Amino acid sequence: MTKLEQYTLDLFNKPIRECTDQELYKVLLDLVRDSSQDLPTHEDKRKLYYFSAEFLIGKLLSNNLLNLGIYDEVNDELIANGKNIMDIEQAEFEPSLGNGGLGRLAACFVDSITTLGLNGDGVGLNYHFGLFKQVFKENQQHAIKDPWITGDDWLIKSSKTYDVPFKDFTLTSTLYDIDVLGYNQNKRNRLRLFDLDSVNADIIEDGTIHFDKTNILENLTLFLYPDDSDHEGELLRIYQQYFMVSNGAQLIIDEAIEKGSNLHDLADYAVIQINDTHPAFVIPEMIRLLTGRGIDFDEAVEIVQSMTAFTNHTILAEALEKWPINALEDVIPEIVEIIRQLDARKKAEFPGNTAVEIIDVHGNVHMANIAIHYGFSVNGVAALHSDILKAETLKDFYEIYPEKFSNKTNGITFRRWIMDANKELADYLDNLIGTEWRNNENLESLLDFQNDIEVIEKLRAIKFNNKLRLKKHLQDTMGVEINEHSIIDVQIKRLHEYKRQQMNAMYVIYKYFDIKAGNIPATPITILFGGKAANAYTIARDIIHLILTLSELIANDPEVSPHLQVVMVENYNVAHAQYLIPAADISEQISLASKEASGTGNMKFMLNGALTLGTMDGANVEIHGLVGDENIYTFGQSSEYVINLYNTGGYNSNAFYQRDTIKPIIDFIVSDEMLALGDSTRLNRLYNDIISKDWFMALLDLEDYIETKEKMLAEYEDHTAWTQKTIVNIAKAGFFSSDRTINQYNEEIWHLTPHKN
Ligand code: F55
Repeated sequence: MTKLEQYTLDLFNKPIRECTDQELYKVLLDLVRDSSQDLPTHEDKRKLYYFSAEFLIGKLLSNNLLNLGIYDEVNDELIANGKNIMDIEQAEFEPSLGNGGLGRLAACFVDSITTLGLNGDGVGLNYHFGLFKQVFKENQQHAIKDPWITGDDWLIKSSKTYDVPFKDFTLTSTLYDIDVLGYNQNKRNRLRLFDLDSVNADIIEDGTIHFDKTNILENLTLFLYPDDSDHEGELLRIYQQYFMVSNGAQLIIDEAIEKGSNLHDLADYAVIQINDTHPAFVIPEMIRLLTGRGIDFDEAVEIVQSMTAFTNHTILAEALEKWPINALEDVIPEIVEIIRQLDARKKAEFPGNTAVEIIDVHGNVHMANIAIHYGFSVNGVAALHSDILKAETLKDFYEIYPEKFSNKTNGITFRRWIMDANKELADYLDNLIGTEWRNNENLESLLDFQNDIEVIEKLRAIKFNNKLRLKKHLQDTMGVEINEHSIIDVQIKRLHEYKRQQMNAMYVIYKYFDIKAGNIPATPITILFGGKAANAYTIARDIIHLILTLSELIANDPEVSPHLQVVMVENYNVAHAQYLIPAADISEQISLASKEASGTGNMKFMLNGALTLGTMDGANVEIHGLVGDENIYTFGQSSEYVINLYNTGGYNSNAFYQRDTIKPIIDFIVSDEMLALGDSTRLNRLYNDIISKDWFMALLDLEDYIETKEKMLAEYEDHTAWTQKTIVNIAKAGFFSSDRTINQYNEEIWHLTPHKN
């Protein structure tokens, strides 16, 4: 009897073929969990702790089967019994433990850390509802809860608990682990997700989200980053952050002592990577814990300094966290005391240099500044981003500590983003160039086939099959029908003005006019959007409304709808991405230059044979460098130009609006046709914002964007030339493997010894 048969019998007392998909999901969950637990964890002295408020891991069943090396075997057995793993996986809920790129990066990183045989755990929080679930009603986004913890998930309750002291009470944590498996790797790591037993997930009866943000005991880990636009929300977030880092720091000390540390040598046992500022309280907390264990303050500072490294993910001022010191006093006064001392030292060292102050004149605590002064490493996430940090955003720090700064260009795990998401392409690559590409070698040898007609045809066939797969997926999940023969143009990412989904919507209006004027596209175009807007981010929600209203308007127009379709995917998440990316022809990476730190979707699309339509921003710059001008479509003003425009205040959106090429497009947002379908308040607000402010300069690049997209669509018609470009993109994507990124982190920052099987 096979293992799968045995598990099925044990659990449901019947053969595989008589089980429902739901039942088989449970069987496979048990089987994979047991197989994972059979793998040992690392025992080396030195260990990485990747602290992150987010780990957007996606569904784990297929991924873990792949990493265990039993995917094909299990899949064959299921097929032989009339079952399909894709259907079974529908029963799995996706943990929504992240907002976007930052959280997904952390998930790719723990995969690579494990695959490379490094001893490293992720440390975070177990949010019961994670990020909200997005539903569309009347062309608007609504946020409802997303209860992903069902009992049939990957969480394993551990026996570890810690006390976390807040001002008015002490909370005792519960630790849940999720095993992290590596590809062909026989040691596992873990995600260590802290939680509170007292959290009450039942207080929300209806779907909508409103809860008492002051009831910490019941609410601490309910949601990921609850709206912090009001004071109560802000406090809750401080509670969350401190809870996360205090638990994590206690875990580190625990594990180090177990391995023989006397704490004076703690930095030999542990290195902490702080993922953005959210875990930066770990620095004062570790100092508190060490001084509490008899180490004097100066030495504690030194120890912590030599074991903490910080990654910055943004130059947007509003995302560089700062907390009012009064709010901190209400929650963690002991930590405030330490922060004051840390601040005083630096004020004495750099008198008058207000740009590097931890506590500013308004009494705000700058979290990044703690991490930069009191860590040994600062890195940006793409070459351009790291350069801008040094030259602009963190200039004053760079002058003080040039040796701390480095770049670590982001990456993506090939396990999820091609082996799992695009099995047909992965298998074909195996046939063509051998399997070494799976270990980041040799993908470039695909270039040898650039002129091979058979290869070109096969790659086109794979893309078509992925379009069919997407079509079925959208039918099943949204009841929407797309045209598998159309060119698929995709923009999927969080909604933000700087990412400029509004500019893509303006293109839609342009194309709508053009088709109305009788210019029928050679190939029908499907423009897909996906992404959530923070519920308090009004303009971002207005942009969603614009897209959904346009989508409806076009769908209702028989003149236009055969040639142009606009779909916004509801509740965009990792699972949707795994269908969308392999089907895409055009990858929209159209942020205002200088604003997107890196982007990682751009890398996923490239690897799956889509061509980038992008600005010279973030990692697009590096994609451009790798594939060359002929294999990417870039447009728009440069980051230098944009930075200068901001510095001089020289941008005037209204001057652009007045152009004959632009005005009709923008005016259409508030046309009678649109107002008949849409909400007047939202559309007018957006219209007024664009013509009078347009802070992220969509109108600056609009003409160039339209022209470049038109050129792209025209060139798509030469299918051979197009596919040859996609070959270059796939072949050059090896650089963006997160295994490469993690190797760099390890060699330059963490210094762990890789374990070989
Ligand atoms: C979440 C919470 C706060 Cl308070 C601030 C930011 C975020 C967040 O989700 N940031 C984020 O996703 N940043 C992105 O990180 C990616 C990984 O480095 C980058 O590729 C991307 O450019 C950046 O915007």
